[in-house]
Amino acid sequence: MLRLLAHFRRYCSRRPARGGYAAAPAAPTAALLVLLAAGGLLGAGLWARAQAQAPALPATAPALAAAPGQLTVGLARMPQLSNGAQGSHGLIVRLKEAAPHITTNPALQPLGDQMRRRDSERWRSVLRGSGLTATSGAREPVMRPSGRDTYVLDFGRLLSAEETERVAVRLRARPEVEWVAANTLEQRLQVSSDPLAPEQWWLRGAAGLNSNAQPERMRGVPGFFPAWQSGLAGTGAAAGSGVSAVVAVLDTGITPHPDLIGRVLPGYDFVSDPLLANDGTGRDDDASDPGDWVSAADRQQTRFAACAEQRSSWHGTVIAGLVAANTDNGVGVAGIDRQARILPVRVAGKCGAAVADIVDGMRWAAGLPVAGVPLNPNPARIINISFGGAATCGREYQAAVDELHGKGVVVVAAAGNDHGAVARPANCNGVVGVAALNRDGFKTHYSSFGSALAASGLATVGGDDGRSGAWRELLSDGGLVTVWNSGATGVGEAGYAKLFGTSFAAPLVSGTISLMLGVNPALTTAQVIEGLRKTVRPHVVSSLIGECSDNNPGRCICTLQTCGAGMLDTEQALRFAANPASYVAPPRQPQLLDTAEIRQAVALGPDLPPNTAGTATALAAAGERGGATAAVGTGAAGAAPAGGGGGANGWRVTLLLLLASAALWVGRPAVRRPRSA
Ligand SMILES: [Ca+2]
Ligand SMILES: [Ca+2]
Ligand SMILES: [Ca+2]
Repeated sequence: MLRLLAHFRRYCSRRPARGGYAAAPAAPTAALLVLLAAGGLLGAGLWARAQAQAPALPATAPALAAAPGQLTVGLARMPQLSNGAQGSHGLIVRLKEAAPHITTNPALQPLGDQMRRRDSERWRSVLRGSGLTATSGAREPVMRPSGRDTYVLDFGRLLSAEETERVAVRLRARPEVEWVAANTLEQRLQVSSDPLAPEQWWLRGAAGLNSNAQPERMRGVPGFFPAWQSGLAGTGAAAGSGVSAVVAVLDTGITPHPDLIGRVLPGYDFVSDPLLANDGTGRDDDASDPGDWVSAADRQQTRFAACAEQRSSWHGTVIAGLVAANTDNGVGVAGIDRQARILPVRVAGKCGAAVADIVDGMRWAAGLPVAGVPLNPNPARIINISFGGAATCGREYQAAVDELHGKGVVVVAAAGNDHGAVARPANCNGVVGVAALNRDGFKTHYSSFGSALAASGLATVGGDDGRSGAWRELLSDGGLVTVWNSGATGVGEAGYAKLFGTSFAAPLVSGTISLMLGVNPALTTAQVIEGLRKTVRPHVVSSLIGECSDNNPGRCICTLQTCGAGMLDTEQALRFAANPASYVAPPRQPQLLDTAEIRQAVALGPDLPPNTAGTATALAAAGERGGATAAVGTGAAGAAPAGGGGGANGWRVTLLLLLASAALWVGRPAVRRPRSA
C-alpha cells in the first residue's frame, strides 16, 4: 500500500492542481487527486473527465484527504469484493439544506459562499462523527461535488456491498445528513455491444400492447435481456470457478466461426455411415461439419434417392451460436449464456441422422460409456436435439432419456416443423419438447404441436416466416438471427442468418437451462423441468385466431394441451433456480391479442388447411431429419444481393433465397459475413 501511495504521489505531482479541491488550503491536494485517480474502475479517463467537469469551488470546499503514505485501516481491512456489480464506488451524500455547488445568480454569490463555508464545517463534523477521518484510523474519502448539491465520497477503490452499507449506516446516523446513496455502476440498457444484437429482438423483454406497432409486440419472447439484468445470471456457484455449463449440441457438427472462438469443446463424430458422414470415415473424434448438401447427382445414387436436394445447412453451428455466441465481443450476435460451453456431437450427415447414432451421441454426451468410443471428459448436463422424426417415441430413445435423467441431464428437443404431431424424441417422456411461437405469442405456421408437450414441454419463439401459410407476412416476425456459414456445399465464409424453425426455439430453452444451472448447479433434472414449466407466462389468447387443432394447424392459439405449459420466461426461470423451494410465480393474466394485422389475416381464412391423415407421419420413412423434417426444398436458388450491402455496421448483407417448404430452413436467411472472415 505504501508503494502504491508513493506511486500515486509521483503521478499526482506531475499534474497541475485544478478544481476546487486544489484550491483548498488545508488539502493535501496530491493525495486527493491521486486517490481519485486510483479509484479502481474509475480509471484515468473518468478521472480526467471528472476533473474537466468539476466546477471551480471556493476555497472552502471540504478538504478531507488522508495524509500521504498513511497506512489505511478500517475500510481497507475489509475484504474486497470481486463482483463489481454488487459493490459501489463510494457513496453519494446530501446534507440537509445543502448549498448548491455553483451559484448562478451573481447577486447571491456572497450568500452562496457563506453557505458553502458552513457546509464545509458540517462535512468535517459528519466525517468525524462517522469515523471516516484519519484520526479515527480510517482512510478518509476523497470528496467530489456531484449533482446540484451532493458529494461523492470516494474511497479510492471498489467497496463491497457490506462495506457500502456499513458506511451508509454511519453517515445516515449523523443529524446533518439528509440522504445517502450507493454510487453503484449502472448497467447498459442495451442488449449487448454486438453489432447485430439490436436485431435480436427475441433477447428483449416481453412487451407490447395491441396498440403497439407490430415490431414492438413481443409478447411471446423469453426475455433474455431482463434475465441478464436480474443479476442472477452467472452469479451461482459455477460463476467465476472456471466451471460452466456444458451444452451438447447433437447435430451436424461444427464449423469455425469468430463468434464461437473459445466456446467449443472437443466433441465427437457419431455418424457411422461414411457415405452419409461426408468426411470419408465412419465415427471419429473430429466433429467438424463438412457440409450436408445433397446434389442432383447425389440423388441419382440409390443411397440418396429418397433424400431431398438441398444446400448445406450448417445446422449445428447455428444452434451453437444461439446458445453460446460470444457476447460483447464487438462481433456479430450475442449468445444466451456467456459462460456456456458447447459440446458438438455430430450425429447428422447428408440426408439426416440415424437413430442409433443419436442415441449413442446422447449417452456419450452425458458421460456414459459407448462401445468403441473414449469416454467424454466434459459431460454435458443439457442435450439439445433439433432433429427428430415423425414417429412415436421408441424404447431406444426412452431408455436413453431415462438413463440420462439419472445422470442429472436434461434433454431438450424441437417439436418439429410439420404443423402436425410432435416429433420424436420431443414426444418422449421426460424430454422438454419445444413448440415454436411467433414473436407475439401465437403458434407459428409450421410448428408441430399436440398433447405430447402437455407433460414436460413448453413453447418459445422460433421465428415466423413471411412466405408460408395464407397469412404470410401479415403476421411474420423476421426470424431469429444467429451465426451461420455461407458455404452451399463445403465450408464457406462464416456469417449470420435469420432463421425459422422449432430447431431454433429448442436452443433458447437449452440456453435458459444453462443459465439456470449457472445459478444453481445442484438442480436435478426434475427440478429443471419443474422450474421451466412453473415459471412460464400463460399462452396468449384471442377471439380472432382459433385454438390449435388438426382443423386449425397453422398460426393458432396455443393451450397447455397443444404447446405445453406456456411461454418460456427466462428471468422467472432463473428466479426459480435461485430458490426452487420458495419460488412463487407472479400472478399473470393471458395477453389478449387483437390487432389490425390479425383482423386482416383472419379475413383471408385459416392460415393452413386442416391436417389430412398422414401429415404427421409422411416423413417417418426418411429417417431422422433436421428440425423434424430436413426436407429442405429443392436446392438453393443462390445468393442474391439485397438491401443493406455495406450496412450500418459495415457488414455485407445478402439475401439468400432458400426454396423451403415447412421444413428446417423456413424462410429467407439474410446472410451476413463478419469482416474478419
Ligand atoms: Ca467421420
Ligand atoms: Ca468427422
Ligand atoms: Ca458476438
